[in-house]
Amino acid sequence: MFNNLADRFDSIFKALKKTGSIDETALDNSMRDIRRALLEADVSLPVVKDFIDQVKKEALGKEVLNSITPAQMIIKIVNDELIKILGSESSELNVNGVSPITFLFAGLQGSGKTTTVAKVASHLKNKHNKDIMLVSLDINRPAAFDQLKVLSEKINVFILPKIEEQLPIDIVKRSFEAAKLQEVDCILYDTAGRTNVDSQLMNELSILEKEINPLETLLVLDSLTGQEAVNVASDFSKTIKLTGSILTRIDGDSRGGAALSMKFKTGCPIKFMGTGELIDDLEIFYPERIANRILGMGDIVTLVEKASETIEEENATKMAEKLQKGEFDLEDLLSQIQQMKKMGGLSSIMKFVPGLKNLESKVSEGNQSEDLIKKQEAIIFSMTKYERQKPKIINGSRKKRIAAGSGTVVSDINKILKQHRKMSDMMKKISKKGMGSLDPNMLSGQLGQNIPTDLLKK
Ligand SMILES: Nc1nc2c(ncn2[C@@H]2O[C@H](COP(=O)(O)OP(=O)(O)OP(=O)(O)O)[C@@H](O)[C@H]2O)c(=O)[nH]1
Ligand SMILES: [Mg+2]
Repeated sequence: MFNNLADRFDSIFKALKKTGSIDETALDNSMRDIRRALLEADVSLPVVKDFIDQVKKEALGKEVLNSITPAQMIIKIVNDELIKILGSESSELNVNGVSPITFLFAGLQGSGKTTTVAKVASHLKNKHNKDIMLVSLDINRPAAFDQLKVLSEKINVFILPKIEEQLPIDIVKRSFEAAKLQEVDCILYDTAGRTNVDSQLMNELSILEKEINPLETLLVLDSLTGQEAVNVASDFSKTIKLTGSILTRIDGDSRGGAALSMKFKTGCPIKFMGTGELIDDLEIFYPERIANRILGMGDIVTLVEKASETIEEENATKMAEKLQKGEFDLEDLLSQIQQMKKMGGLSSIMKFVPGLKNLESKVSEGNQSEDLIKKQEAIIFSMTKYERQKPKIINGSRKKRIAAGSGTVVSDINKILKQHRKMSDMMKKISKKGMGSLDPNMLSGQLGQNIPTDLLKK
């Protein structure tokens, strides 16, 4: 899969590694080659443009780490951006709902719907231990039911029997009754395909969607059709609420254009990919693994990640020193907020403050919500450098300006100023008198975390 693209990246990176130092010309050359490779892989133009812009921006703004060559750094950046356009995190199938949970499969004719229904059924049965019922809503093609029946026997799951001449909407109603009797956990609905997206197909699907109210509506797309698959996804999403797509025939797709453009262009995550005709030829779509398959640079990526961790440690140590000296301004607070976002919590910095070291493992994480962090960042970004260094000068009119600039209200500004004040007081106290001087309630309230009081009394 994606062999052409993988080969292209391989030669681009080989050339890059040969260039001793990477100046702007070398970077531009590689970017030009990457751009061409992506376009040849049938990746959509806006996606390519965004990708190149992001890589360039990252590459120019990046401090070069000790022990890492510029080429390795760029490979890591390309890797990270590739993961981003593939969808960042894997979006696994939602299986949490009141039984029976329902999955509707839609797609064009021959895209692989029926095969995929059986593959997903087998996945749910074996990996999630679910009792399954398959339902064929394809009454256009006489053999459609039989095809699904043969598959159901192969994987040993129940299929709703056929009643001649029954319309799809009535089949759905019957399926609900049957699901109750059979006590199944999941119902998977296979639908009829059309040669192209027409209004009749869309109407039919939209009616079925209302009747079924599916937990997931999955669009099955043939990855070999490249950008056409992406267009089909956009068209479908105008009428029905898609929760994800499944790309079939990845085994034959040497280019990868559909996989690389889907999330960016449609916002619809890829949940699975079909990698062959057999039932087990289904893989969960993990963006990180796909990027690794395309770039084949797993070792370098790990190397750069390790080096970045060291830099983060150095930064954290510097910060800890500042804290202890009682020099702690809003810029430090900002970088601390960012650090927490990156490293996943306050404990990451606490381990570098000698007095707080043993608290680290006792602190429960996760209280700093993503939204709050974004808000705090926006507020500090709206301050001038001088205000960040001398928070005391922030008076009423400055607060109003900062609130307007960050889309918040003055009380939010007050909150963050108070947080900063308390934090720097606390740090001063620790460095002068040690841990015993702290009021446990204040500390845990301040950190927004639960710290056992007995630890502080020592
Ligand atoms: N190589 C490969 N073949 C696949 C994959 N998924 C499906 N196929 C094949 O594609 C052909 C069509 O698959 P179906 O599942 O019948 O497609 P469909 O969308 O249900 O077709 P209609 O019901 O006619 O619209 C079959 O021969 C499958 O074996 C895949 O991931 N890889
Ligand atoms: Mg079918």
